[in-house]
Amino acid sequence: MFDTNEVPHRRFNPLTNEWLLVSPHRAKRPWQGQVEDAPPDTRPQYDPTCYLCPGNERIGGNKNPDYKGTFVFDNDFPALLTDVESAEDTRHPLLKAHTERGICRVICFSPRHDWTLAHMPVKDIRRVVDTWAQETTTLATENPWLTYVQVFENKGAMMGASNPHPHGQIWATEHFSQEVTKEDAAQKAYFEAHGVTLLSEYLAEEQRRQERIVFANAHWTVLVPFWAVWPFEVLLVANHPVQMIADLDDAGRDDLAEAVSQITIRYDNIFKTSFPYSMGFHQAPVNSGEQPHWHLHAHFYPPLLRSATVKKFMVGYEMLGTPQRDITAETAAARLREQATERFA
Ligand code: H2U
Ligand code: ZN
Repeated sequence: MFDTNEVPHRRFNPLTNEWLLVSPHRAKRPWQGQVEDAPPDTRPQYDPTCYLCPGNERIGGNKNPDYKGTFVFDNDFPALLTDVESAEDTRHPLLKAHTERGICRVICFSPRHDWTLAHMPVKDIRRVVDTWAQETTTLATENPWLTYVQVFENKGAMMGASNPHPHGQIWATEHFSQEVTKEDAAQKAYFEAHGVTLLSEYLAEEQRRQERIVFANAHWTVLVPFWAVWPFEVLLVANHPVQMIADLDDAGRDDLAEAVSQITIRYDNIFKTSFPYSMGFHQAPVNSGEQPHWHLHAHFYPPLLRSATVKKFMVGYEMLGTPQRDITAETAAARLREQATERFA
């Protein structure tokens, strides 16, 4: 045993089988870089120039309907295409390539241009949860060649989001992504060895310790994982092993909506800003048979570290060596736990 609040150490991420470096003693060092004020968020409820607002024309020429809840459309600039014939380049083992097929969609969370998930009433977020579930099921059923449906959101200009209108994306693919490949292998190995999911065992231990739990309700727990890399990274874990968002019953979906609301509100409250992040769900693969080792969860990866504008850079040692963090997961969890449950202003 050693003092994890003082001594530099490595932590292990059992979901990906990767290590990270924790340098808790550095959290006390003075910051001499620039600190800017967050730009004021003064968006109108409806923006006639926004390509996601109801009734507006998108860049490709299609017109959005006058939607009232969520609205889903095929990405006009998809990263993946459906009509690609399967082929591989095997001329040299060091120059491997394989074609990839997929479907990209955009989900508008709300017609309100000035909102984010943190502003939305829980009952409206519940409609987003239903849309995530429905889209996953429909895409998988209509396209038996898909093996994975990745639901995600890039929020904020800092994360490269192209538009502040509340929206997320879906990329459904013929093959597993890198992260899914790692998590699939780790969860499968754990389930085969122990007969329970990796995340149910992990969650039980976090429930005993409490120190990294931010929020919990009957069906979901929001926690800063022991192996978090980003300063305020969190994991949303279903309290019971469920594989797909669509497998959640009414109460499980309501509780997921509340968990999403709670974490996004607390994020905004930390630096009194619209907190940027990338988030996404890891559900079980589709069209791939029984997947009892998969345990539904969501990751939130926010870059902010010290203020509304000072972000953590994943550079230098992180790129050449191992990801590293200064404030510990436990400190970050305490910060998030103490935030108000209503959004500031
Ligand atoms: P991001 O903000 O996370 O980049 O998502 C916006 C997506 O919306 C992006 O992938 C698409 C972009 O291709 N898009 C359209 O499909 N139609 C448009 O008119 C503009 C942007
Ligand atoms: Zn808009």
